[in-house]
Amino acid sequence: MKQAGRVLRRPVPSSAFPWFPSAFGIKQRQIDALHAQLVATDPLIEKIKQKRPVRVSVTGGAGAIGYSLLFRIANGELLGPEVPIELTVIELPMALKAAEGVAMELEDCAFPLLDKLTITDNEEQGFDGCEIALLVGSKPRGPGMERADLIRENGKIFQKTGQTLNKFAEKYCRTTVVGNPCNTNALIACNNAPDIPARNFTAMTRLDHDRAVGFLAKKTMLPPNEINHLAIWGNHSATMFPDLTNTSCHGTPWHELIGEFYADRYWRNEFAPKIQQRGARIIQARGKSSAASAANACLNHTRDWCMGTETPDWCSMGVVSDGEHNVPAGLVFSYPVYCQDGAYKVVTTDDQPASSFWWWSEYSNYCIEQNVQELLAERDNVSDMLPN
Ligand code: NAX
Repeated sequence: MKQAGRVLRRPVPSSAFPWFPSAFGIKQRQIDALHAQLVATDPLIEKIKQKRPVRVSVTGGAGAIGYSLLFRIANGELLGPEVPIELTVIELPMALKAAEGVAMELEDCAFPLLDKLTITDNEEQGFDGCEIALLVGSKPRGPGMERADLIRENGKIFQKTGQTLNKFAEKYCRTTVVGNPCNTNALIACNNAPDIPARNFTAMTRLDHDRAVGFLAKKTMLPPNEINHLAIWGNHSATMFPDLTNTSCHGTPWHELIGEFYADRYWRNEFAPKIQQRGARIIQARGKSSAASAANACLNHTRDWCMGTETPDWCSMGVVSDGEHNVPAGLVFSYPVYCQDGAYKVVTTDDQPASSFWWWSEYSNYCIEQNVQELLAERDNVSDMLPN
């Protein structure tokens, strides 16, 4: 059925909306408006809007992050309280028993949105028809292990996962990589899945973003949702660059609240190092790495990607660079991005609202370049795992 230049794929009978008055064509206009909301060009977004079950696969579900993540997904915190979830947990054979225990607990919660729950150690089965893949499972860094060795060890996992996603997942599947080193792991998975668009692979730097927002909120004594336009650039590592250039607190440039003379020193000598070292400090204090906050960041990242960022803010995501801001194309690099209807757009100087400002200082250029160099070195280290 064609109407006003657009194709209505699923005609909705007027009787489906009996609550609209039918006088003067109002009812038909309301139905059309509702219909336009329900029909999206992206199959995943269309499913979400129509509140049909979405298949979510999570690797490493028996791990620490998985234990926080799975319950919140099943509770509707990923796609909203009306979208049913078909959840698949993929684990290593040796952790399958623990995953089954988690599954029992999930059943005991009787989540109304949890349509189906599968536990498997078979990636092919686990990613079959997958629409959202959350790749958490990976090896932790062992004693005496160099970061370069870890990259190669985990690279093999993400190489296989990329190939399996390519064969078995939906072509519109959105993949969020959490397992570290997440930027390079996302690059490897993406490169091994040539039939899935590169835009559908992202790496999670949202934990760094949320940490930075939390820090500034505490410093300015404002609620976190009053902190806007903060950005994380680069790699999810100690080099990552927390950028306050455009940040506003309750609509006021952040440096006006902190104090003009002190602001720059605070940013470079206190704020940035604290965010960069936060993960290590949590390990020191807890004896384990961040888990609940990482699961929360994974939900925030994937939810914003699928459902849109809250205006007027943006969020930070590791995405495949198209050469934006002079970052070499093809690197998975964290940028500030706007999300809408399941797609993201890297923020550029053209996107700035008229009232905002944007400048690149020597400091920010240096920090971004450091990240580029680090990611290029990581890419060289795994070049044999990048066939495409
Ligand atoms: P855990 O060691 O608690 O859990 C990892 C789980 O993954 C284990 O149950 C293991 O059996 C499973 N696993 C390993 N290889 C697998 C594979 N090939 N397929 C399926 N499952 C597999 O680690 P956890 O604390 O949950 O952290 C998971 C990953 O997140 C780590 O790589 C960690 O470094 C990373 N993180 C990433 C963050 C980020 O901001 N991007 C922050 C938190 C965290 O450090």
